[in-house]
Amino acid sequence: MTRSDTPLGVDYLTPEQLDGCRARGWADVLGVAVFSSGEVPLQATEVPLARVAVRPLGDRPAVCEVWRSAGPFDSGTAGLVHYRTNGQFVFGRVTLAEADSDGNGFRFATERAYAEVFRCLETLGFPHIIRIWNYLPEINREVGGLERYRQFNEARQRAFKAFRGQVNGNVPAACALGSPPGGSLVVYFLAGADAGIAIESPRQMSAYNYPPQYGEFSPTFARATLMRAPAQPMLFVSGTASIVGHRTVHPGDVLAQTRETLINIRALVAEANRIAGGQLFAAEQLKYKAYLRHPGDMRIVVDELRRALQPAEPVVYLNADVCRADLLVEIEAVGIGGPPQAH
Ligand code: 3EB
Repeated sequence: MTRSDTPLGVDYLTPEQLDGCRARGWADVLGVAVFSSGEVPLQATEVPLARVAVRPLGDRPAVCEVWRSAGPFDSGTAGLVHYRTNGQFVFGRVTLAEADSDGNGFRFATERAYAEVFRCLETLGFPHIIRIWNYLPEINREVGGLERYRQFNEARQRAFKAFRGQVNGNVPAACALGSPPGGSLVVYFLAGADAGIAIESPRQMSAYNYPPQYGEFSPTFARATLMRAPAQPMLFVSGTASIVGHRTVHPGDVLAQTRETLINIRALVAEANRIAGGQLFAAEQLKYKAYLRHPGDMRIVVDELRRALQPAEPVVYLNADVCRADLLVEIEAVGIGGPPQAH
């Protein structure tokens, strides 16, 4: 197995199943994100663990997103980042409370968190962020005349400029969701020794080109990252919502938003297959996380995903605010492809 064929996978487990991973000495675990609105009692571990105060919907009190790869691993901290790596992939997380001061606290926290991520990757010698997850307390609240998501975008851009000299084109896949008041900014990421390919959508304007009506500073992310390791191509689909071009479509209509989001995801999968030069990915085979602004919309979204997508794996549903106040649903996905098929 060459280094670039080191496998990577993700599973959505219960806390009890996570205890099983612990019992096996975390032998194949790269990193974990735990989604729960309550206190999940978890023992300290060398495995980086991102605790996200976002509530699973349905009957699961906590969802553990477990990233797996092949050991041996090296774990540690670099500045504020807890990381674990096997030489091919790094999982890292940073959790930062914002200084309550003059309304700039959230910008400072964001810029600091990103600076810590970039410095950690410099220290470890991993240049390429594949995917980054952002959970922002009170994402839609306006402070000092500016929505916190827009403050986040400003600070994230500054950090990308300072450390990468670039805020468009080759940027990671991402998502940005809200979390409850009083919590911390939580950022976790996957980085790789090999560069991925940033994929943009044929139906959506690249977010880094959004016009100023969505904020003076555009979001810094790609619609997806394609990893082309021959044995195991992977696709990381960013948080995807009911946006066509740069506009929100179907405000107030969660069913229509869900349909539009699925059309966007299918278009992105087709684009990734086109760029990969084969039918590596199928929308039905991806693993999905769906974020709903209103828990009461769950039934509608579940039924529509069953009807229009029939996903092979169960979808994880989470209750979170989405970055535009008129968006009711956002869906992200990971795909692990098979070897290329001829057209
Ligand atoms: C959008 O397409 C919806 O700011 O990192 C999706 C994915 C969204 C990532 C981010 C925001 C982000 O603009 C919101």
